Amino acid sequence: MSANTLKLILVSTPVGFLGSGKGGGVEVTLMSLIKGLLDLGHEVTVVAPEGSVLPSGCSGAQLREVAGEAQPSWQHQNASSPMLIPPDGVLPKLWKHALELGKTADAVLNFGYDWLPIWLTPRVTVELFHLVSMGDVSDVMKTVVSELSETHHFRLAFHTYRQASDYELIRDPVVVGNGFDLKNYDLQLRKNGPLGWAGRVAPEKGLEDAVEVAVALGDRLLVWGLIEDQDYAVYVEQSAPPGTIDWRGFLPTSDFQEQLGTCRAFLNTPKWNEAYGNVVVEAMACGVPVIAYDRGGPGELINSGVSGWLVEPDDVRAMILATARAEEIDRRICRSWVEESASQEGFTRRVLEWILTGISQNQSGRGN
Ligand code: HBI
Repeated sequence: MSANTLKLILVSTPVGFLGSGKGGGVEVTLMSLIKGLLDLGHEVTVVAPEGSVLPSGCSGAQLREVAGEAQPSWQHQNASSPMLIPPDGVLPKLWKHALELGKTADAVLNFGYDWLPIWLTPRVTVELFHLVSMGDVSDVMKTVVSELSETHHFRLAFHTYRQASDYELIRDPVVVGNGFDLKNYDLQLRKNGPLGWAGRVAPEKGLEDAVEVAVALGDRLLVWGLIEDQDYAVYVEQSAPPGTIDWRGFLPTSDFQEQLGTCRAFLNTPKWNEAYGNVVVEAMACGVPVIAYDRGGPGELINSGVSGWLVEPDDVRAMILATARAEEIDRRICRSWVEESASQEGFTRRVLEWILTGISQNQSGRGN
């Protein structure tokens, strides 16, 4: 490690190549951090599944593509599912590369939500750090995170305190939030647009509740996102009068934010403990007040009555009443919160603080 530049290895999620969208929020987080680190002059190498591409703003990073079978997503398994390694699995191959590259780097940062890299951490000299990207969805993950907290607590970081509270940690969690390149989001101030909703179209995201709100208020609902569960999408479409839902698909950020910014309110209806809530922050970055269930990450990002409204989880009636009050929110306050708390620069600074603390802990021999 030279005076103030670090050589860092960033390891992506094994569920799909970067750019496939399969990594969901992890892709946004990883791209934002790569750019933030490069802007500060650090040396970045990304280890990711074959087929991965880095956006133009990240061309200063080295990319190491690794071939292998994608890792099954924890989202499609249940809490008691075993840790699976498919034949020719990309996960062990990613970590064979990462440990080799890590020998001549200052640290290795893991963005995947998997058992292997966390289990390896106390057993290798390379310094591995993990940004845990989901709430507690798996027993084997919950256990291995708790075990690492006991011996190397500072190697773990989380997006929100709500998310971290799913895990048994020996001391307060390191919480780094998330970060967005705000040059990509334009503040829009009009107040009489439609309602909006965005996310993977799947049951754990609760789209049907947002549709119920739109029907009750006689509003159109613009819906952006990958239709992950076709049957669920058909069920939701049929639950409302034709024309209520305006399906917009999964768009590039520039188109998504331009349409998103026209909404008078954005509805967030998670049925599970979202670790952070990227789409909530993207809406606020465009000046759109968010009406959200007070559940998981989004409940920590919104100051109810000031930058949006929080309602009792699954209480559709309360969401209808709050959505009718969206105009009371000053859209500029939504934007200024994002600038203060979720910018790419701020996120990068918090991640560097975490890594440098972890490295210094290791040098002083104190794992915790
Ligand atoms: N499942 N096994 C596994 N590994 C991941 O890295 C992973 C996942 N499911 C979802 C996911 N990552 C990301 O989409 C979320 O962490 C955001």
